[in-house]
Amino acid sequence: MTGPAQNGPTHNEFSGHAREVFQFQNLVGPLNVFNAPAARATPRRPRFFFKRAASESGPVHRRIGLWGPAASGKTCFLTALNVAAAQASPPWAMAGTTDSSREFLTRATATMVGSRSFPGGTSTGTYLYDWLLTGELPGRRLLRRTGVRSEFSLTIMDAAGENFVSASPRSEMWPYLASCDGLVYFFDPLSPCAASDHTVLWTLDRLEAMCRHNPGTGDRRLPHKLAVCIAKADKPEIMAAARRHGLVKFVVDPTGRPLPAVHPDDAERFFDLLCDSMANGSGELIRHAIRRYFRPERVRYFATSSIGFYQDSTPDDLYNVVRDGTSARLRGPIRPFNVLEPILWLQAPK
Ligand SMILES: Nc1nc2c(ncn2[C@@H]2O[C@H](COP(=O)(O)OP(=O)(O)O)[C@@H](O)[C@H]2O)c(=O)[nH]1
Ligand SMILES: [Mg+2]
Repeated sequence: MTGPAQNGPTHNEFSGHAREVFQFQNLVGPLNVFNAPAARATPRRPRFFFKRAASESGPVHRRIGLWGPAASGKTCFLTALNVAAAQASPPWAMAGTTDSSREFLTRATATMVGSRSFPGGTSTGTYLYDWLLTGELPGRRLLRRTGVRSEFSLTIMDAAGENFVSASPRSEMWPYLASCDGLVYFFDPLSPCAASDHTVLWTLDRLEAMCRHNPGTGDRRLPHKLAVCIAKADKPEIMAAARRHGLVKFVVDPTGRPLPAVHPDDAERFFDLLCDSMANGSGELIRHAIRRYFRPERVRYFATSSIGFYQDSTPDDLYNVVRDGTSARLRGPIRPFNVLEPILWLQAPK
């Protein structure tokens, strides 16, 4: 076996399957591309993406890539997704469709829920997980109260943040990202990595070159949907910034406790304000890159937390993290917010 960097996506070491190299063509489902204007560029997909029949029946399949600098919260997001699904109202069921994806779910939940710890850093490489999600989407009609039963399968890619800086042009990460229906971008405005992240344009330019399909149309934007997640929104500094800008509303949790939240309609404005507050122009660069490479109607913003607030103290003591020597641990159970929502939005056809 050779390493993931050469051979493409493998399973996360966190699942205990570091040595298991996925057969890449088995992981990519039928080519369901979101509805989009006819002129839009379609990713130029590598030949092996076509090995599975496009007519294959079963639930709709989506490919999603997590993208962001090191330590921006990608793996925690993935780890919290199962809990977020189970805590949704009504709950979603999430099941691994391969042994190693199932094992990742079990271990991930055991880490953040059972041991109240954060998952370890992701090794260099590209890791794919296959899951089936079943649940209810809100009814669309005005007076319709019941939800709409929904089921979709998902392949999600996680990769070490360093990959976006140093992946070889021949890395399998690029064709996978180019073939994705949606991307989740992790924006952690407090991280030194985000403040010096000048690789956003480089990543997007590479993707754009792979997706370029309709030369001469003048539109050089990517076909992907993009969920921009303001990561770690539970942090007191982030909530304080939202409060300063008058963007905090209170929502009542299932136990009747009011908890602060940024309303989804305000998340883009909050992102803008956070970009403005970043030193050295990094925020401006990230904002420019998003506008340059994605169609505005295919971008949505979320203030996200994989761990949520600590709920067993006073309203001014909500931080769910404690320092344990040099490492950080969770203080109480996780209550992720805006973790399932970006995925549900990305899987929707428009
Ligand atoms: N407060 C808070 N910290 C988080 C959250 N998600 C991740 N972190 C912290 O950020 C670190 C890096 O997260 P990780 O998911 O491994 O980042 P990745 O490199 O992008 O995969 C974790 O070890 C946690 O300390 C979150 O939602 N809230
Ligand atoms: Mg990681």
